[in-house]
Amino acid sequence: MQRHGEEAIAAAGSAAELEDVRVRFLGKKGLLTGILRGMGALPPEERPLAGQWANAVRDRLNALLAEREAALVARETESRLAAEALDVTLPGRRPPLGHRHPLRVVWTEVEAIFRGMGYEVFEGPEIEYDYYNFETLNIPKGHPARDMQDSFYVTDEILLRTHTSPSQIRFMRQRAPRLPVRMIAPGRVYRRDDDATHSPMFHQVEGLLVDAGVTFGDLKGTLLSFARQMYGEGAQIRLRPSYFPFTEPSAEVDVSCAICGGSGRLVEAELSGAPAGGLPCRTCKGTGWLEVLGAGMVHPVVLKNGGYDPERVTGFAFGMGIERLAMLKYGIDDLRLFFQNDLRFISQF
Ligand code: 2U9
Repeated sequence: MQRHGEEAIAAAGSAAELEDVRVRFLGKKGLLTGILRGMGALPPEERPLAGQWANAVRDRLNALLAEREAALVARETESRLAAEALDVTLPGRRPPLGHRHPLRVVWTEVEAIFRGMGYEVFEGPEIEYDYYNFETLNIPKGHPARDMQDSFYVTDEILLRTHTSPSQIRFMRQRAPRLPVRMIAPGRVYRRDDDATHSPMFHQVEGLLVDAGVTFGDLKGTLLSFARQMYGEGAQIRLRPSYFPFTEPSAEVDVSCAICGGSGRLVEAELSGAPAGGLPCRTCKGTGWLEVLGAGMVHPVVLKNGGYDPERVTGFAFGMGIERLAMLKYGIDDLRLFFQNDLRFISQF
């Protein structure tokens, strides 16, 4: 009996198994209890000896149970501590941190420069009436830009705006006849184009200033100031004659290349054995100039459509593509990369 109990206690592998052993031997219906109950059947002279024996067995088993329980608890605590161990000296795991998209970085930069020159920022709708997108901007019926092949039409009268200029007409109509109008319209625009330098959706910032006595000289000064804030104090601009239906006269505006300093040559290439005089700059293709802006004096018809009297006020306007600014800033040669959301590309900026 005692030997069976001792063996069962030694074999118990957990607190639960040990409790089973205690119940089996010492519980109310246990073996030892059964023996004690059966003692009434013994002759009276044998009972004290049997009682002593039963008590000794009970005490012995209780002692062993307590000892085994302490050992099991210690073992279980130890293995739990080992499993739950924390190395507080390990460096923390840094959560991956996102950042702004390169196009948003450039967008915000352009906005900040013009806010600094007193311009308001206005964003109109991306789904626009043909009337605001073309008609008011002096783009007549039959103009190639109005061709179904060049624009995304929703109905005959409604399309995805092809430039942010309709927002500027909307702004003028809200503001007229108050002066000055000094605003930029950044946002998404849509054209049926898709290759390495054209995306069906791209971003523009267009600017507009209307007041009494505004001149082409004001336009040049404003764009030179913008170019120097954007590309550095050494930046120069040059204007080439151009044509837009909504400005007259109109110009393409080039900014001196910030990569080669306007020289068209990359002279540091000489250090690695390149020909004397360096290699042609890839960014400006050796010309020293980057085409980044279109601009001009607001056409009298457009001023009138905006609610202003072209006999009393004049204005200038300009436009630029944000993708193009970002490509030149970061030296990117394929604009589709901006829209593929490949983290290997997008996390570099
Ligand atoms: C109003 C009147 C005139 C906005 C202008 C340009 C010249 C221009 C292009 C640059 C590259 C668009 O992103 S691009 O393809 N824009 O060259 N935009 S003048 O003229 C306006 C706008 C609004 C009421």
